Amino acid sequence: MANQQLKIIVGITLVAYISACNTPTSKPKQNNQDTVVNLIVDTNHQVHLSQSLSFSADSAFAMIEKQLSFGPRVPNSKAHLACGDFLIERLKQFTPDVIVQPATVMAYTGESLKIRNIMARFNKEKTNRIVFFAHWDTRPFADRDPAHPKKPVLGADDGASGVAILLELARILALNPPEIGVDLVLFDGEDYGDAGGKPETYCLGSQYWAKNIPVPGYYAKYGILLDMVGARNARFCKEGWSMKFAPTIVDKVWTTAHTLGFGHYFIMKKIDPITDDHYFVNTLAKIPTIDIINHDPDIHPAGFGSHWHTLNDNIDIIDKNTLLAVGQTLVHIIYSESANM
Ligand code: 1BN
Ligand code: ZN
Repeated sequence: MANQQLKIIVGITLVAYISACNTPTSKPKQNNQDTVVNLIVDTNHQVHLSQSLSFSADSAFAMIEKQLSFGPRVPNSKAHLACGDFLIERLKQFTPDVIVQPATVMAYTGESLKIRNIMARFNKEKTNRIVFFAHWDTRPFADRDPAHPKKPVLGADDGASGVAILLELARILALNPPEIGVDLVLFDGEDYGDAGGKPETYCLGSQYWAKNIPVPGYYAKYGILLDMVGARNARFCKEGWSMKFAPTIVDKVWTTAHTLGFGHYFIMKKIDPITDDHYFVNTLAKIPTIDIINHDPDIHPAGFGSHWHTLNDNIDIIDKNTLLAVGQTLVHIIYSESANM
């Protein structure tokens, strides 16, 4: 699709979408339908009707609830095994190209962890591709919770929210094949790290994946990591490693979010680096990758929300408006990428 035509479609889609909601505000509301009928004006000024690609925050929310229903997804636990099986089956509903990468990695505690990274591929033959990441495991101890420091974290936000948004993208991608190739990667073993130790004790699944990408000659133009993307009043700032390795992608995502009316989540402010999964994708796999992560040191003393690594990271912290802001921004990113390199 020509770029000019796409811009017109995106612009009119947004106008039609906001008018349909009858709330002329910068926070578009969404009903339970996941498609919206739009007017499209093509380059010959002809008007067509079409269904737009609309991210369902309800569907993403349901996918968070489903993950939580297994309990904390701590590596080597029954809940972890069962949730991993569920995620694989769910992705197989949307693409035949699901790759499961099992590994045994060593935690800083000396424990051997059985983990699985899960990769779902759409348009696997396309050379122009982008890749999205999230982690599906949860932290074995709520070490920032003074009342329950030894209990495991449920991880509604820290883990499940990013996965849920990618599962919703999978549903949309299956219904509306994009021009480009898209990969979704669910990392395991992200949150078994040593809070007082080295950052490499975290992100064990992404480190393994980046050193052993399970697709020969794998290439992606860029990557986007989602981590803690579901909390009420989330604030996504321009994180340091993202700005070092992929500043143009940060700019593209933040500008898109502002255009769609989500500027109150995507803050135009640079923050210090956070050594999350994207650090290892950048340095080991050499895929320029950004992190969309709820972190603002001017608002919270620890940077992350007060629910971070506590028992308060449960369903009550999740807000569908935040899921919509991130999900709809990513839908626009995917469908405005042209197949041409
Ligand atoms: C992000 C969410 N991370 C863990 N849960 C990675 C991280 C670990 C970020 C330690 C900062 C410090
Ligand atoms: Zn965490």
